[in-house]
Amino acid sequence: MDIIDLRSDTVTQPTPEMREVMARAEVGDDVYGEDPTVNRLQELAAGMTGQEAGLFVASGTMGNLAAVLAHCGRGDEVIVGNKAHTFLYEAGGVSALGGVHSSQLPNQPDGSLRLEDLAAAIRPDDAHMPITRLICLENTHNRCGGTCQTVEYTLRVAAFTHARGLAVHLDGARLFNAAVALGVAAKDLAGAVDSVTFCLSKGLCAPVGSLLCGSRAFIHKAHRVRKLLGGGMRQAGVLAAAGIVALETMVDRLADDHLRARQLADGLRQVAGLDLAPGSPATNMVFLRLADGIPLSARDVATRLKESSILVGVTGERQFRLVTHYWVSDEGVDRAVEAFRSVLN
Ligand code: TLP
Repeated sequence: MDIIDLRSDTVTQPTPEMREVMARAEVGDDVYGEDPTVNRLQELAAGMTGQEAGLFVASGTMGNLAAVLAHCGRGDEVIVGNKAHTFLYEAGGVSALGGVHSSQLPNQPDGSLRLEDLAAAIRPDDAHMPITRLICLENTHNRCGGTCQTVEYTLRVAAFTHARGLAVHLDGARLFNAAVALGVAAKDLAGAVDSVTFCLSKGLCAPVGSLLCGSRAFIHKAHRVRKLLGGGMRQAGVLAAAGIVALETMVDRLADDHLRARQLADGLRQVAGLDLAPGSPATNMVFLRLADGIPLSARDVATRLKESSILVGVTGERQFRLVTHYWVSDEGVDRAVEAFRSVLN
């Protein structure tokens, strides 16, 4: 039986068109800036995010890390949400490799940070304290339910931050999911921040890579940081070619994933023993938990679902995350709902 892999959209495989363009890609040495396909991808990404320049990096984690290291020096402080991917799931890279201190503010249930909290967290000019340099936002917000941060919110935080002489980095790993769900252009969500990372290798289906975009001066700096991190790639046009297909053909169809996430949520809501997170799904992620009284752990349920070739993400003792993507069809959604029903009833 075909496996329905709902653990993440990172599991997406490249499409046949991607494999074809990868085989034919024109390449050069990208460390010298001579790979025409990488250069084309970087320009495309910059244009789509409303930034001046782009840098192809190996992963979202590398893009975020390079951004923080380009914005901050050792001992400087970055403000992050306490549910931010940069804080929870990036191996503490900003501290381990950059000596950057992080301050965590509570993410509100919709993934936002409150301006009052930001105002209170920004350090005064005091020799006892680290210097606050940067605020990180995330859109869509993964741990807060795949929620979208609006254009108005982003502009408000950017204006607030810039007025205090600080920079804003946006972890937009799923920026295009947010743009499609909100019905706005990605550049409206990312044009006002100082840097943005987005991923090609999630819902957009490319096999590898993310883009870090910002001003020309910022990307010049980030280019050096990427080298420092060992991320200078050579004939990376083979990968970038898939990324171009991702940006040119895979963005609008993210709406299908959002629709399937809603169908999945509607189906699972009818299964006794499951409670859906309020408001779920906002985009392509469905968050749910086992109802009180179910004598199984999420891990037990996931193991039994696997016997029916359904893979789900376990995000807590009794919680799951299910992510829809290009390789999950309507039939896959129905099979997942039925599998939950048969495990729990
Ligand atoms: N997220 C992965 C896991 O690491 C949790 C997933 O399955 O969702 N920012 C955000 C908001 C992300 O969700 C992720 C990946 C990243 C950055 C990192 O991207 P990669 O995996 O390319 O380093």
